[in-house]
Amino acid sequence: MAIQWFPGHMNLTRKAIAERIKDIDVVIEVLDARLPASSANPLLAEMTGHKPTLKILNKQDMADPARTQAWLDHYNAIPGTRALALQASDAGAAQALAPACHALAPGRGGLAKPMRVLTCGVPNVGKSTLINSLTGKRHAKTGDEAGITKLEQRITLADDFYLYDTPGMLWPRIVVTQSGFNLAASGAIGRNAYDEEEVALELLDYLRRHYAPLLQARYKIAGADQMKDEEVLEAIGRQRGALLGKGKINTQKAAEIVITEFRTQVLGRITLETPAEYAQWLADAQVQEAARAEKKAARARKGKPADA
Ligand SMILES: Nc1nc2c(ncn2[C@@H]2O[C@H](COP(=O)(O)OP(=O)(O)OP(=O)(O)O)[C@@H](O)[C@H]2O)c(=O)[nH]1
Ligand SMILES: [Mg+2]
Repeated sequence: MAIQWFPGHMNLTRKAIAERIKDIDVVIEVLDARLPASSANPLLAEMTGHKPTLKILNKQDMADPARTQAWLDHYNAIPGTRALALQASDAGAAQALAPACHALAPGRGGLAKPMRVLTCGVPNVGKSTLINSLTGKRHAKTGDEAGITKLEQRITLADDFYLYDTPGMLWPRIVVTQSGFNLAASGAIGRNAYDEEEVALELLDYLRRHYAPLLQARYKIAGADQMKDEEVLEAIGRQRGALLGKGKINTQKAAEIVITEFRTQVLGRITLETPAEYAQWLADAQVQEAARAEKKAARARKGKPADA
């Protein structure tokens, strides 16, 4: 399943960021600590890469602490990259961001040269929550759904410190398949743009391989390690009374239960990727992309249309 979701407002956001970036001193790239690399938008990296950037691994309260540390070590080992993990609703932690911005752009500050910070990231990652914590006010609208912020908004932190909140943005084609699944599981992709059963099956597959004790603690399915993912989903549906009648299981409902319990942390603190795993997914995707490009070029050489 390829998950593609790039509604009109994201295209507008792309244009707005491209226009705004020349007047920006520091970019705060908000990532989801449960899927740091999958929630990093390559389109944003292209547009903002030349500016000092602070990576925030947000929702650290929901992520696996050991893996968050591994991701911080990974990012902080890259020259010129600075990463911090936090929980956006924690006002104390958010206060650390203003000094971090000043450290990245030491020449800025004072009325003649105000600090201008752009906050960006995929939908639902916590950009607006972070801005509200920083300012101590509910300036920006937040909500547990992708696509709450629809228009860029300028917020004044101090007379010489502005923040821009931007709408969540994805990219037109997510080439790393696993990233699509992880983004969907996290809530970054609109509800109607993916198949919940497929996302739940991928999630269960990953959890069974890396977080089996958490799954067992929650669903207590006997013999789960001998079952296929589909059978585990059915067992969860049966156990939770997700039935369609005549003994048939409502696997759609079971899928919703699994996704919701992951998102609301009922399953525990979970991170869906490690730096090494992501590097492998990316390498595999690049091989597939190269094969795809080669196939397209071969068709073009034969004079056939691209979609023939
Ligand atoms: N547990 C937890 N929840 C968070 C955190 N940060 C944000 N949230 C929740 O995540 C949801 C999305 O937060 P928003 O701040 O609206 O996210 P956004 O990135 O502005 O989203 P869009 O404007 O839709 O792109 C809300 O329900 C927040 O309460 C965090 O650090 N931990
Ligand atoms: Mg927002």
